Amino acid sequence: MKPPQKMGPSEALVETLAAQGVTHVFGIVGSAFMDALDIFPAAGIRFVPVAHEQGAIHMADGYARASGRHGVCIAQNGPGVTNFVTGVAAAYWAHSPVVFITPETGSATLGLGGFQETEQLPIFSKITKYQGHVNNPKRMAEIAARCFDRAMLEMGPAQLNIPRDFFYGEIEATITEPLRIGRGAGDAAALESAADLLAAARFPVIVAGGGVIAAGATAEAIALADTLSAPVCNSYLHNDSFPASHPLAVGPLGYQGSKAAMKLIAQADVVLALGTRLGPFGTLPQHGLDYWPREAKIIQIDSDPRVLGLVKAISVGIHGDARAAAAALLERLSARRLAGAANRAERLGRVAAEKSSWEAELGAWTHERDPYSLEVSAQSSHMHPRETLRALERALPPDAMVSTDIGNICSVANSYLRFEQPRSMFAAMSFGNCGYAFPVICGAKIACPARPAFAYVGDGAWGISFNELLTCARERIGVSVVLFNNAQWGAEKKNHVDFYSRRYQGVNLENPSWAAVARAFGCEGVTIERVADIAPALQAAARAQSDGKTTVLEMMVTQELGDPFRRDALSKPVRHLPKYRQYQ
Ligand SMILES: Cc1ncc(C[n+]2csc(CCOP(=O)(O)OP(=O)(O)O)c2C)c(N)n1
Ligand SMILES: [Mg+2]
Repeated sequence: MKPPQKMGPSEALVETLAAQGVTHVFGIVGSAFMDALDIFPAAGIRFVPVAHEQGAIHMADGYARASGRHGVCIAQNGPGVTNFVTGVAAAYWAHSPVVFITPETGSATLGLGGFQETEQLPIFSKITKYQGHVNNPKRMAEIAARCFDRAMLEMGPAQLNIPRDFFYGEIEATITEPLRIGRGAGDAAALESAADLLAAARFPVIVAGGGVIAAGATAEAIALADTLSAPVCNSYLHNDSFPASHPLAVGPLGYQGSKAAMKLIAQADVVLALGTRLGPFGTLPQHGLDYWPREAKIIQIDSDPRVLGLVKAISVGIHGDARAAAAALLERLSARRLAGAANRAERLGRVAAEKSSWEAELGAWTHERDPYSLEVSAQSSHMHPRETLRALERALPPDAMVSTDIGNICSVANSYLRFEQPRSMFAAMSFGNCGYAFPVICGAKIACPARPAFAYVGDGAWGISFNELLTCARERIGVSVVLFNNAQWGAEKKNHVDFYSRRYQGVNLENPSWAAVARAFGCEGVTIERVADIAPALQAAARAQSDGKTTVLEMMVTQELGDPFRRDALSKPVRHLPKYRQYQ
């Protein structure tokens, strides 16, 4: 270990960031951290100023998800820090290794109710993997480094909380090398049992989750699928966990997922859940199919032991790295006779048949057919959301990165998003906050400037997040926003339609021309009314990205609505008081 050196705590912090490979920090300036900010450029760190701290934490999340490296952000104590809350929760459920730095009220006045004071640790206690509090300036480098190490070790947000007076002074500090702990393949006996189950399987199916992406296990997942001739489903919102063009790729499970994936996993006798927590929302019945194979033996592999067997009953749980575990299984399978070899051709036939039947169904499914949707689209000259999504799918460049928001059309997009490489899809994950997609794609673009970057956003969610157009214009960040203008908070309106006899409240939106708004911000804005215009507009927007230009492609779509989000969680209203009786 290097001998300690004399430095200021700000220098210890910034040197630690540099040692951890940090090149970008997102945030809004604040007096609390000026002393550290001042030396960012000398350490090779670009400070990316944003419009709202929620944008900063989402950008850090997108940066981390696209690059596999830490995303970092910082904010003023008090209000700047509380603006992080939603983004931290979102990053927690996206398993994103972000480090958010939260300077706090000075230690000499803490508790007196001074300016911009709030307790900053309890707020984040349930949405972080680690909270480092610098309780003495001498410990700045040590605790800062631990935040970075823990964020990566546990794949989630770490908070670095620093009383603002602790940035100043003179300390002796050692800047340590990053600590990266390998997880390994997992328990040998569990791997043996898993290999036995897979070898005996007559209809094995793989679910490839976010862990495959995080661990860089694509090649091993392909090899396992090929060895077992097993179809591979993507776990919910991880459509980039397995290359879509592979013959065994059958598409995503979950809300608006692939019927082929659902019908095939329903037949499984053994499921290999590789790098997935099998989250409850992602395995709900869909398209009227209650597909989860309750009789099947489930092998679950995850780097977080707490999720093993948590949601679904399992036969074997393996606490390990998806890549190392997959490699260990492949080795064990090479020495075993595979029972599935007997019906291999028949299974491959079933996979191909289900895939082509789903593809044909999707091709013919140009619009929604429920009475509400037929009614609203009959009176509209706008584009159907599904035909819009299909045209976008065809026009997207092969190496595109796409973030998706929470909303009806963004969710239907799940059926139409296919990727060849990992780190391509950045959906708002289980936290499900509207306003996620746009700042996240900005962060992803900064991490991977050569890749074309698109955010799918509904017009309601756009109202929450469009302020970051300022950041795009000011910082020359070139992304493309596909904005679905249906003049409604559609996903919630669907509940009014299905459960509340169309008693609409707060769901209809009066929009400005969002294309004109984009132009007013110094970005490009294009209104699209015809499906034929989608591909050329998307391609022009993608080209503009290389000049650091952001484009808003405002898709004028009908108000029709796909299946609801939470059919599971709503029921018809029952009123007991006479006053409310008509609200049935
Ligand atoms: C921050 C936040 N507020 C509210 C919600 C509840 N919510 C879920 S979907 C949705 C509607 C989204 O509307 P829009 O973005 O216009 O997309 P559309 O459904 O119309 O396609 C709302 C309000 C949420 N998920 N997140
Ligand atoms: Mg909408």
